[in-house]
Amino acid sequence: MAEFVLGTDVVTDTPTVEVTITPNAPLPLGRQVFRLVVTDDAGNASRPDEVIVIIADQDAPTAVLRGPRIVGSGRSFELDGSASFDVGGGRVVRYAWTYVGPAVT
Ligand SMILES: [Ca+2]
Repeated sequence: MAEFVLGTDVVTDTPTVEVTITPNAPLPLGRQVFRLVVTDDAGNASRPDEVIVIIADQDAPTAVLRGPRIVGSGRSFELDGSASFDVGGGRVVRYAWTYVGPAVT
């Protein structure tokens, strides 16, 4: 486990490392580059190799719909989805509203 700081080396004597991410300090969304330089027991350092990891928002947002409890017949009214929210670094950008029909109960 290691918390990576941009531009700062993390040195291990193990061939793998966990990039530890905390929810309050996520990596930015998009293509993020990581670099490895290995050193042998004689002190010779390799040329760097790099990998690109795509950090993506893979968490669905939550819809929160509010409306008036009672509306007079023939009156217009407003539905409010502004309390909807997203996690995973994204934001809500589209609202699809549907009139489903009479409530069953
Ligand atoms: Ca999301």
